[in-house]
Amino acid sequence: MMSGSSEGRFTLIQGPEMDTNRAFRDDVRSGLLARSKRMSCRFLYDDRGSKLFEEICTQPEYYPTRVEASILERVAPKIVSTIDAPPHLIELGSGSAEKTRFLIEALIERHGSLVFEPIDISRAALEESAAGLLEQFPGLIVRAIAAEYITGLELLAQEAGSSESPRLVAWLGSSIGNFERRDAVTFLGALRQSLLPADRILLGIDLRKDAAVLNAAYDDAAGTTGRFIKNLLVRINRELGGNFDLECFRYQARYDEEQGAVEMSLICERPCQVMIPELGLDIHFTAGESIHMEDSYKYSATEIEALARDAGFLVQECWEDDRHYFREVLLEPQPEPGS
Ligand code: AVI
Repeated sequence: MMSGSSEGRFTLIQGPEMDTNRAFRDDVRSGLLARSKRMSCRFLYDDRGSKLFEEICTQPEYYPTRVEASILERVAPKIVSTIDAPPHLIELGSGSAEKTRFLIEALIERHGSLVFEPIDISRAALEESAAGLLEQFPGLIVRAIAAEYITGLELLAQEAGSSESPRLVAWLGSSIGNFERRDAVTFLGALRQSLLPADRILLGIDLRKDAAVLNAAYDDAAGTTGRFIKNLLVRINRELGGNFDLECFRYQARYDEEQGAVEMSLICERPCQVMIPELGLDIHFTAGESIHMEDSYKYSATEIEALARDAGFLVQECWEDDRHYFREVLLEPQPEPGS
């Protein structure tokens, strides 16, 4: 619920509803029938999964959230000073918009007012975070878009012609790290298509670092990350009538230095049979067999340059923390070759 003082400053654009149930069923079926079993990490975020992810962000070992917040707190005024005209601020996958506050504050300080357009699949998360932001910032207008990233991007593309303001698109939290490297280029390239020359992307990206730091960050002592990953089996049991015995599976996170990725898996500890009646599946797991659940890719400075270039951007400026754990990268769209 918006309070009286926020009235008229909030609108929500509902994108086409995704058939998540269908996509989930297809993904579980193909993932469990594959020679190397795997699941897609996009299904980790049901209500409980989203809460568990928030809990991960507060674990002492999981540095990315805190480090990125500290960078943004320090450099937000510098970031916003790189854009002359008052921009609209767009955020992809905004969730609670906790770190975005620093950008919002700096933009309002500089220009007096701001249009903020968060894109998130969760309508509830958008409404909740907007209520807090509108109360805190009287100069703020929120136009929330409830949609998947890609659909939200298409809605943005349709708007591109109608707005005179440049857009600053924030994609924080190193969410790009959950894409395979090639898919990250494809996704950023698609984003590039919906931008005009004066627009910028602010990309928060986790850097390659010591394996011990990464292994601890993705296998916290309190076991929160393990619960978050195992929650996908809970979801299969609840939504598809499965009978996964959680005790049979052990969570494992392992940083592969060569790939530059933390691989998160569930390892079957003893032979077991899993039935998923809604999918007509009866699957055998051997002892030691794994289900690949998620990857979190880390980037070097050279890899960031290549990612930007291959997706049609130039790195305009970067900001890091003292330990070089995390980087904010400002990307400038480059003209298409031949245009
Ligand atoms: C959302 N994403 C950037 C997180 C990450 O760090 O890769 C997801 C995560 N999975 C386990 N811990 C955090």
